[in-house]
Amino acid sequence: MARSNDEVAALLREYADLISITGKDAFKARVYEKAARAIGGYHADVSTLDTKGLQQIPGVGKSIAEKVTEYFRTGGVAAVDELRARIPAGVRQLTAIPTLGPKKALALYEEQGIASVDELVEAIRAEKLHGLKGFGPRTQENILHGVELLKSSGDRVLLDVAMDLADDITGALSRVTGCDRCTYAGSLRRMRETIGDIDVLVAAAEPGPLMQAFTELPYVTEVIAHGMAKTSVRTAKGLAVDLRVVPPDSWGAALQYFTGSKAHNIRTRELAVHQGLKLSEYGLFDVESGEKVVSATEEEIYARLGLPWIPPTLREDRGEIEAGLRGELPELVVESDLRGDLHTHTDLTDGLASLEEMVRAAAGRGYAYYAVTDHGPDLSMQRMTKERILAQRERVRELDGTYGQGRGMQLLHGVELNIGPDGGVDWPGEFLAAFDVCVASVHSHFNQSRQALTRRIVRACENPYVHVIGHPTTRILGRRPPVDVDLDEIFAACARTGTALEINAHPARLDLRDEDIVRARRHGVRFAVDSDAHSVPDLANMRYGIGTAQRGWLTEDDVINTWPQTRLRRFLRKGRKTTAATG
Ligand code: DGT
Ligand code: CA
Ligand code: CA
Ligand code: ZN
Repeated sequence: MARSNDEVAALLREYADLISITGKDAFKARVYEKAARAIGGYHADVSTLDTKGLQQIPGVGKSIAEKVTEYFRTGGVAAVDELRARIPAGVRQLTAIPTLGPKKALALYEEQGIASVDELVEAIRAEKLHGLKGFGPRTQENILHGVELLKSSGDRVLLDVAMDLADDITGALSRVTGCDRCTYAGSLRRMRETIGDIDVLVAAAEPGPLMQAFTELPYVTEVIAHGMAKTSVRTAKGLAVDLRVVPPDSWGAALQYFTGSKAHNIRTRELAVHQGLKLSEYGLFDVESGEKVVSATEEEIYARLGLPWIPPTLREDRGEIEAGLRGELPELVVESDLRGDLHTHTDLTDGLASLEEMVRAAAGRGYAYYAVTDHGPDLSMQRMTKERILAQRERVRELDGTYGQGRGMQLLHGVELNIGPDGGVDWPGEFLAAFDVCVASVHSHFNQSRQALTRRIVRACENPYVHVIGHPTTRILGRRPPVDVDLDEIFAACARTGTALEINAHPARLDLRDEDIVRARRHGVRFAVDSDAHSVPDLANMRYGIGTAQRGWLTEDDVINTWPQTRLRRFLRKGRKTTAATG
């Protein structure tokens, strides 16, 4: 269904980028960006709408609607093709170099025919830019440095890498005398799946000592900019960190501003303007009198704009403003709602810790139940057999209830099955029936046709003994793309068969991802937020899974491992007729 929405969104986004490279009309670029987001998140398939219907989508005017219908009629959009022809892909790549804006990139192309990062480096080395206006020796040096950074830092880092560093930095700065408050903002606070740079915010009357302490942190390798309002550094891992110090009285305004996203902030600023107010990182001001209205807390700022406080994980301009204005923001699932983990491993297969170690650590997290789900035999390097997993079951039954408070943590004995190329799994139904929980995942044959892959996962859902589809798209961030499947067909199959989709909390997976969660939920799918822990520290990855679930707008009710055990057990029966069949 929403495939065509994604296609159109990508096309409009590309058009916005192209417009901004020509440097002509920044406003127009922003209009297209906004329309791209609105169409990407729209509930109906845009290929079925006429220009009138399309204009019902927020941010889509007549001209954009006509481009969309043109796209479905002819397979292309003339205006986009025209800009594409003028600006090669390599030039778009140039704009990714820090310090090189769209204007300069275009000048390099038009005046020197330079159309890639490598050609640019080559031209500078061969002194071909000599005398070119706007490209003095200093600028050329900056460009070379920028290219180096671009190549070395490989763009964005995983959520846990940034989170660990941010926890460390905020911990250190909180101990500096004069630090009133300290936290991280930006994409990290919004729990995006990857992080460009870390934005740390401090409230203090005197910025000097904090800026000083910041630049002296042991892992800082380069100070990029040093000032009293903002200091930027680069750390050993290549990750950049911005520190901003604001007066305690501006805390709320600054936190709201630097949390972003940029798209969300554009909307909040618009709301302010409509009420004769101006919103900035310093506060919310009355335009006429210039007087400050509020600035101390985020709650006050949102309230004055007519909104409830919006959780950072929703601040992407994906409908949260509209929902807030209507008073219909979801009550998001939080980490303390979790009662258990339904996908974990031990050293019986590829885990690092023993069953006892994992169970003890899980009990320490306060869980009411905990599932052990080692790999089935079809993942052949794991050497699993029926005998070995039955022996594990006995040890699980012995340990059941020995750890944890009160009545003790209940253990579920499970397995992670492999979804084979034709959708079959490792063991037959009569053997699977005796497991408390079965996760089934794709671990091989990633390159089958879209149709075959879709059919394969749908068949796994139709298996009455499969409760959860593990890491549904199999992506690994920065290493392996998601499998090409018809997600809507899979979502429909999950809803129909009562199969949950996993939100795998491992920071390199975060699979299902946020936008697909939103879509799956519309189909009526339930979710399991699982650590897929292969070691004791992995159990704590749940925070990233919950962040992703929140970004997918999920509530406690949507997530089966927040449910009390009786309700969960009912779900795990999956429409099977009691235990008669299990013998
Ligand atoms: P990242 O670092 O790429 O993962 O993403 P963010 O969202 O952390 O972006 P960043 O670090 O450039 O800026 C942090 C926040 O500060 C951003 O979410 C919104 C706000 N901000 C920064 N620059 C601008 C700007 O030029 N305009 C607006 N409206 N907001 C900005
Ligand atoms: Ca950032
Ligand atoms: Ca930043
Ligand atoms: Zn696993």
